[in-house]
Amino acid sequence: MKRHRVVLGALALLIIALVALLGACGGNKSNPMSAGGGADVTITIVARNGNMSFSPNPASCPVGKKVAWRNNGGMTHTATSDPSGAAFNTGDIANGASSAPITMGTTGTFPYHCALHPDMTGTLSVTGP
Ligand SMILES: [Cu+2]
Repeated sequence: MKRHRVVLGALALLIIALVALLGACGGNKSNPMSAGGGADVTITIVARNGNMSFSPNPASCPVGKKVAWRNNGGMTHTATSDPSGAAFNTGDIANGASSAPITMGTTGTFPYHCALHPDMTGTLSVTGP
C-alpha cells in the first residue's frame, strides 16, 4: 500500500519534469544575433567585386538612422568612409557577421571602401528630413 503511493508520487514528479522540459524547449524566441540587429538600414557585402561588392549600391539612409553592414563576402571586410573613415568606419567584420549599427548624423553623399581591399567601393547617401 505504502510502496504503491511512492511509485505514484515518483510518476507524478516525472510527468511534471517532462512538461517543464517541453515548455522550455518551446520557448525558442527571436535570435538576438540576427543580421543587423537594431539597424534601420542593412547593406550586404556580397563579394570582393569592385563597385559590385556592396548591395544595394548606392544605398541611402535618412539622417539620424542607423546603418549596419552584413558581411556575406567570404572573408573579413570593412565599410570605411573615404578617405580614412572620418564619417564612419565599421572596423573588421568577420565573414558571416554584421557590424555594429552606426548612426548617420550628417546628410551628404559618402563614398566608402573596404580598408582591407580598397578596390571594393560603395556610396551611401544620407538624406535630409
Ligand atoms: Cu574587403
